[in-house]
Amino acid sequence: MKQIQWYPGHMAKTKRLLQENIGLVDVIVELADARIPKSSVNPDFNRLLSQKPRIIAFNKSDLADASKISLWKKHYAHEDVLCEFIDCKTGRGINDLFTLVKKAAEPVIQKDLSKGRVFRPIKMMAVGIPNTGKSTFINRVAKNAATKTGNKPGVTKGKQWVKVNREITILDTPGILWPKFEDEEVAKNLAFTGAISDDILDLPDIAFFLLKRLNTMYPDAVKKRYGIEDDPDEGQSLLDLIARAKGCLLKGGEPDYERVAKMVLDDFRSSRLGCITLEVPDGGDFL
Ligand SMILES: Nc1nc2c(ncn2[C@@H]2O[C@H](COP(=O)(O)OP(=O)(O)OP(=O)(O)O)[C@@H](O)[C@H]2O)c(=O)[nH]1
Ligand SMILES: [Mg+2]
Repeated sequence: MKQIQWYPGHMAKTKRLLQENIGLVDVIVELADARIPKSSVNPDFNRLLSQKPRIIAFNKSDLADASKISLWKKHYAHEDVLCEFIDCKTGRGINDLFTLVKKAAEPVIQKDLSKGRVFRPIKMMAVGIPNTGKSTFINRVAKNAATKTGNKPGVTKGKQWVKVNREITILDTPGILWPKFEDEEVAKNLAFTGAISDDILDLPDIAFFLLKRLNTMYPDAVKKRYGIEDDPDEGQSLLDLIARAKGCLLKGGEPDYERVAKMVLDDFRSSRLGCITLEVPDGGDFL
């Protein structure tokens, strides 16, 4: 597989934007992805955003596997990581997330009040890797908000303050990855879920690896979806079988790998292959 490297100029700009604004906010909420609860947490934030309390909101739980979410909840509780699993489709978990936000901001707000300052809303910064639903989250919680959202990474280009209510104001920021993926499995996970732009990826390659992973972790999901009973013969892949089963073929009868890859990725990303989480805590990752 081609090595995925992804750190365009606008991400360096976003890094500066986060650094410039951290002094202005009380709490940071990192929006991550419940389908990849390890790979979607930006390791750079430990250093970059260490001055303020940080809470991780694992979004898109509606697309994730509930039994694996339970494992991750236990894991992060054990590690004392402040986090909540949420989804912006139904709003599940969002109230609990705001309870954590208020608790984290309480000491600063109280200190201000004790100095005789007038009451002010908590200022929260939404950060995270691209496409995790930062802007969707803001639109969901703020009635009059209209931040731009989209089904691809890199939609938000600059910062935007949004008032939620008299208690909370949120700063929307563009998605940011880190300069180098140390672990190729992390890069693949980010490609599967759409955090890295499809435009720079070899999609048949990505779909091939996704199917390989799914075949180990969720063996029935793929075969059931595409009506496949047999395993691939030697020299074939599941992608070939799916292309044939779904008629994704070129004129000569060869598989149309681009088309079938797009279909598989799209099916995974919109949970037509089921509710899936691709990582489990400690040791059992990438089974
Ligand atoms: N199923 C599901 N989809 C979601 C959820 N939250 C966001 N989305 C979808 O995810 C896609 C990305 O949402 P955005 O809000 O644009 O993501 P973002 O983090 O602001 O992305 P950038 O600004 O590009 O970094 C959109 O297609 C949303 O509809 C969720 O909880 N569940
Ligand atoms: Mg956005």
